[in-house]
Amino acid sequence: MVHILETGFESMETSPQNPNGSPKIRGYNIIGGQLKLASDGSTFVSTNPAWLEDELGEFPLSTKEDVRDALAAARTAFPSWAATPAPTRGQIIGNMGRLLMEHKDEIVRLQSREIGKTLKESAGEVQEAIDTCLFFQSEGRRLYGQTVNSELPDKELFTYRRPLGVCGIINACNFPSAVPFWKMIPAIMCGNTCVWKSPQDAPLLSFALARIMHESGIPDGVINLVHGKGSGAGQHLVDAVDDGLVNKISFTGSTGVGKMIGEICGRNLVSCSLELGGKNPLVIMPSANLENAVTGAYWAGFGTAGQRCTSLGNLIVHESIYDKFLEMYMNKVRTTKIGDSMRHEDVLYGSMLSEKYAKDFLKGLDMCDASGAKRIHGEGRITEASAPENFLGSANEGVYMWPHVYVDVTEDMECFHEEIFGPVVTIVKAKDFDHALHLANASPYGLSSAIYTNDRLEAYRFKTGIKAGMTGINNSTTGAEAHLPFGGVKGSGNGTRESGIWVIEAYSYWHAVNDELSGKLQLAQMDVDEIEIEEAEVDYGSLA
Ligand code: UN1
Repeated sequence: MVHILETGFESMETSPQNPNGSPKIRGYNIIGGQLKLASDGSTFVSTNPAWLEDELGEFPLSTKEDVRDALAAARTAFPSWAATPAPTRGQIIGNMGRLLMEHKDEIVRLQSREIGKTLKESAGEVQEAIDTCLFFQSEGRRLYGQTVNSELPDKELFTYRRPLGVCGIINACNFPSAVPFWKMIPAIMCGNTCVWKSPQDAPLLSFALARIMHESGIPDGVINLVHGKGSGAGQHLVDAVDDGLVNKISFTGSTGVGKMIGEICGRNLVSCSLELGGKNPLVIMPSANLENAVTGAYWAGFGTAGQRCTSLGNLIVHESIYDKFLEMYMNKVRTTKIGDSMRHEDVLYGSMLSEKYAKDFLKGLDMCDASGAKRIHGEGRITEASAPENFLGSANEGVYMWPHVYVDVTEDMECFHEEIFGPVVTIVKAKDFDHALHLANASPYGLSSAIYTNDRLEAYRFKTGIKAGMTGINNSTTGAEAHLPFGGVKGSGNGTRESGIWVIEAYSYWHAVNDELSGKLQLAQMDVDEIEIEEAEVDYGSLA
């Protein structure tokens, strides 16, 4: 058995057979600090979606037994980690943040290579992971409970935050460094231990991040990593809830899978955090600064190739500025620079996250077409024969998509209601503010939302009338900061939040303690001194 820290990535290299000379890594699960292959030896390969010949590595396709071993390691590590003073846990988290800063450039490049996100966006995301570490480093020195006054003399009341136990962590590959840190950093700060199922399209990045976590001084078994695909390891982790092996599931992904996890957790009374899909609306009103509105709606729709859960879905434009806005918007969309940011500068977006995301996205376009919406820009997958004017590079090397715009979208269409993960915006015309607000609330989701207006009352009415977890005023739908509560309502989640102090509720429970010092049994409610009202003979009427 080899400990994760006894070996560098260099020694795991199999052959530098990739077109860019990058090594192909032999990746492992990390269970109780040890490097492990799948119990049945099976593996899968991680590929660069921007350059499909570039294979990043081979990873274990974890079996049920592997997942159970990881859960056992997390269970074994739990008591002593929970008993470690919270400020010490915070210090280790601070070390993670400093190590991430030190290796930021390499991590950023690795992330861009594995999921095709631009270097600029990967740098922003890794910064979000660093910010999370720095925030929770000092939270380890707080993790406050309360002292509460008793209704009885010589008795003290206290509240404490207690850890839940073993947490199963499942994240998507679109934010493969920030989101697992959003989950695991507060989880371990509260004293929990974790089994992390890496996203199937970002196993190497996850492996590197888990290594950094171990270098920071975290004890073996506190963070365990298992790789896997589709309904394999992730499903085994969720199924273990039925066997009482998991105390918390934290999941970011589709609404369908989230509901399934919620059902399993619900029947076992196990807490779950669910961050699910969104069909995020952005409203543009006549008083808006149109330049800013165009920039915000463009970034929200096409940044990250539209693959954020906060990406723009329905762009709702007031009819009086519709034509002008659309002209300005399309001028921008038509000049979009697309390509592999590791080889071309200043691209807005790169490849899709993987072939699987590309396939699902094309199905989403079919749904828009079948809905009767009018496609005014975009031709699906970028190929040698069909590429937008500012596509850089060779189309067949990776999985790239055109930016797409649909107009004449109405509330009765399926594409108005369904999330489509990728570079597409569906534009809806609104008659007035009330209609715009109605449209913004009409999808089954409630994650992010935004309005461009310079009318303060309109902004206020939007803020109070929208049903969403997050709202931007004169801003895009994306770009939440690491210390504000992140999450949604309706089909976007179960009300739990990530980030900031609010996430602590998701990874701890309140423990109320009373300490009876009087030397006798005092009964709450019953032995409490009753103070009588002393009524004086005052005629209050005469004072009026
Ligand atoms: C996600 O897409 O799952 O607010 C997370 C944002 C990012 C996080 C997105 N900070 O867009």
